[in-house]
Amino acid sequence: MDGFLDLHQLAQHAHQILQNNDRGTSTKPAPSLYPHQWNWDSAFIAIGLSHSHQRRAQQEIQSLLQAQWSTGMIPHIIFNPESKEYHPGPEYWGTELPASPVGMKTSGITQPPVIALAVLEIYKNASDKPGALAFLQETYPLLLREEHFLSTARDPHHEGLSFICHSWESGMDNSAIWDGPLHAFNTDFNPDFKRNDNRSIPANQRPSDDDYTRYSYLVQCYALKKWDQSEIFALQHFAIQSLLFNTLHLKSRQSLIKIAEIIGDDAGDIAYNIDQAMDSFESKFWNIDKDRYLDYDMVSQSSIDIDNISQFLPLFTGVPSQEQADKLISILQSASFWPEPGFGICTQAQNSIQYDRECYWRGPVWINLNWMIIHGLELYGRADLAQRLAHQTLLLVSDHGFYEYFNPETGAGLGSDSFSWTAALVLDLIASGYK
Ligand code: 9WN
Repeated sequence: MDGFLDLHQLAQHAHQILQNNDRGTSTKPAPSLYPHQWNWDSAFIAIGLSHSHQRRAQQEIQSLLQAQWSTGMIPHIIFNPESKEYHPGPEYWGTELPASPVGMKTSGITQPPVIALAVLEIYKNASDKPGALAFLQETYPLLLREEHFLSTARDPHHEGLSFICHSWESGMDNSAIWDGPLHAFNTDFNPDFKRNDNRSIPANQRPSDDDYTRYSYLVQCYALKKWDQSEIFALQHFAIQSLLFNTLHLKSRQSLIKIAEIIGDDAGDIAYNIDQAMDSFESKFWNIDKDRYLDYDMVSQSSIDIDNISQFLPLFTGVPSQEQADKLISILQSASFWPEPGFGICTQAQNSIQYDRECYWRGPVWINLNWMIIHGLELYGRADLAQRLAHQTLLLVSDHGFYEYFNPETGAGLGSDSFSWTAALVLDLIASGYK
């Protein structure tokens, strides 16, 4: 898809959205659907802000890190006490525990780790370098604590991979990847929940009530275990080594190594963890029969064979060999994933039975995943494809609005309008020279 782009106007609009969603030291992902602070949203937002608002980008990260648990976990939601609309609210989580931060309410799970990458981007793009260096020194020990959490509590078999205990931790909440695992356990009590999301957004674009029963059931089971990580794993309800989560975890470790170099630290075990992760990407995630990466279910002890966007995401880390990358890039360019007229990459293969062009993470195009793939293509010498995908991404937003996700066939915006990470990553693409 080719077309005219006014980058200046697009950037101005993006800044306006981030300003409208700004709550002072953190940014709401969307004006009313998501009224709190979310973990990976804020990291993407900080990357977008880092080019022009360094101090504000730093605050976005600092407000996330203030909510870090003593276990090292950084929660997926930090609740805004003024907002009561979102389900599940703070009362649902049972997180008033010695390990949770004092004076604020948070969820009990985490989200894909993007913060270390955001911290490094803030440093790279900083106009005030001494200020950015002090920011690295301040945040690095806290990032190491998160790394410790992920590489111990979430890596019980020492594989260099981290598992997620809830599909909300994946960031791709209702992806078809979780269908099997979410239906493999019985919900032996009926959790009550009061959703608002499917009243403000058409219900067919959101997860189903059955999904919400399972999401809520897991939360309540874990709350009964007081969020003790080994007990959560012992339940064996949901424990997945997700490709998306581990791609970002690996990227986070790579970022930590670079931060350590800048501030003169030896980076502890991180290089070892990276080596282990790279081995596991090859031995556990790469499926020789399918010739592609697959997520892994630690409960059923088997790979999850779903034809999904996740298989391309390891490109973002530089881990695939050139031969593997060539295979992935050829599937990426197929009509099932990158259909004409070209709005970006489908989250679910169009020729698979799970594909739904309007339902959330089951088909629609998301800007953060396009963004990861653009960077991955650059790493493997495909600047031509990276530029094409970046152009289509910018044009999609310019023509259809700053939506949360998009219909891959028509480009129509779906979910919430004025979505913060869409705005932030558009700013980052423009600042990185894409047009
Ligand atoms: C649950 C905030 C978050 C994103 C997730 C996205 C969605 C929440 C929801 O919104 O999840 O965490 O209520 O659906 O799936 O990736 O971080 O934008």
